[in-house]
Amino acid sequence: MKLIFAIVHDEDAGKVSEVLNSAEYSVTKLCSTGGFLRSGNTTLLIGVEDEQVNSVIDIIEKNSKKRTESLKYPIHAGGVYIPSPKEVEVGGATIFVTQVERFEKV
Ligand code: 2BA
Repeated sequence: MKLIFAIVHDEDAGKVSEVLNSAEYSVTKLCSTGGFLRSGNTTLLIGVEDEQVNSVIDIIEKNSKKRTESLKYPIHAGGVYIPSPKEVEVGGATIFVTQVERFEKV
């Protein structure tokens, strides 16, 4: 069994989890924050059998978009913070697949 962690944009999270649910995959949604942009994203936890991993990744990929987001780096100058915009590409999704040692529902 595998546990998939998928970090997706907040705007994609609803659609991704809806499509996964309709394909009968169970999903847990966690609110998370990107360390670089310091803005909210969503981490999905999906526990599946090994042979289902590719199908889950396929659904996530098809329902996650790439976006350009703007980061405001605060620059400290003479006691005043001056924002300096910087653009970064975010997503589609960042996915980790890990081995599950034991899975119980008690
Ligand atoms: P953030 O950390 O807010 O990063 C947002 C986007 O900023 C990243 O998009 C990337 O394009 C850029 N970025 C991140 N760190 C950077 C850095 N040190 N220098 C320059 N640009 C940087 P994505 O790569 O698509 O990542 C989207 C979100 O997925 C990340 O949000 C983070 O929450 C998560 N993530 C990505 N890679 C990860 C990793 N290796 N481990 C844990 N979380 C990761």
